[in-house]
Amino acid sequence: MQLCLKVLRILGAEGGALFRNAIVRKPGKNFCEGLTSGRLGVPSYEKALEQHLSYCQALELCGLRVTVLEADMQHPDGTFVEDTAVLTRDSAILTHPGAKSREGEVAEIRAPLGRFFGTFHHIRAPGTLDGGDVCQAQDHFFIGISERTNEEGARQLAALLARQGYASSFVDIRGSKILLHLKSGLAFIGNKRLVVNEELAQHVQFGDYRLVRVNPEENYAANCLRLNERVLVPAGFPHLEDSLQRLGYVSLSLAISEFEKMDGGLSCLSLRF
Ligand code: CIR
Repeated sequence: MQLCLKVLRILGAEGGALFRNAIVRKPGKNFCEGLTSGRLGVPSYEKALEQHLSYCQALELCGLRVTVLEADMQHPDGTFVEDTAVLTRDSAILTHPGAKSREGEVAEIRAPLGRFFGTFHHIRAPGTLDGGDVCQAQDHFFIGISERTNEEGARQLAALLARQGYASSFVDIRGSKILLHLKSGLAFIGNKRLVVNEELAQHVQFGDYRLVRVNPEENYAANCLRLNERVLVPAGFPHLEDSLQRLGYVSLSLAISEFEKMDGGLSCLSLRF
């Protein structure tokens, strides 16, 4: 298992949400036919499978029960399940992904979510929304307006969330050259803290939070994942790990290079609730 667990001290009580479950989907053999900016080369399927297995083991180590779905050969990006739904205490909100080739992934996640959620809502055309653009910070949701999520999709989500008692605010990342989704540069790690890349650190919406800034050489690491007592961090980003450990977090680094080649990160490989 390619895990490197660095235990410092137990986190304070004011952590993030408690996660009990995760849904993941194995990558298919045609995984490398998904959408990608292609900057980092073609991923190896075998290595992706290994890394995916380690990812599942890491979620279990964090105390989550993991439902593993079989690969969806109709949708090469289907392993990035996070983009298909936004989950709240009371419901599953099925998205309408901004990329045409990914629209069909949503129908495939409905039944697995139905085992856990009784109430469903939908983002509808002309609204588009990818789950990767949605960052929950306790009762507040940051919603990214991106190349994938449009204003109409963001408005629909905000309205559904408001009915459930959540506040939300929009973060426009359309000008960014490095962010595919909002969470490519932002993570909530509990204790009123956000991990942010330099670009996002300038946004006024984050003024009430304590920011852990990721330096530009480690941009990719901003997509880290607080899961109960640990923070998962992509392997190879020592400065962020060091900052987190200094703040008292327990970090767990995980190799996900093959998913990075397809523009994915740690968060997009699971739905957590
Ligand atoms: C895509 O371009 O849609 C996929 N290849 C990667 C999606 C990554 N999703 C995420 O960060 N939430």
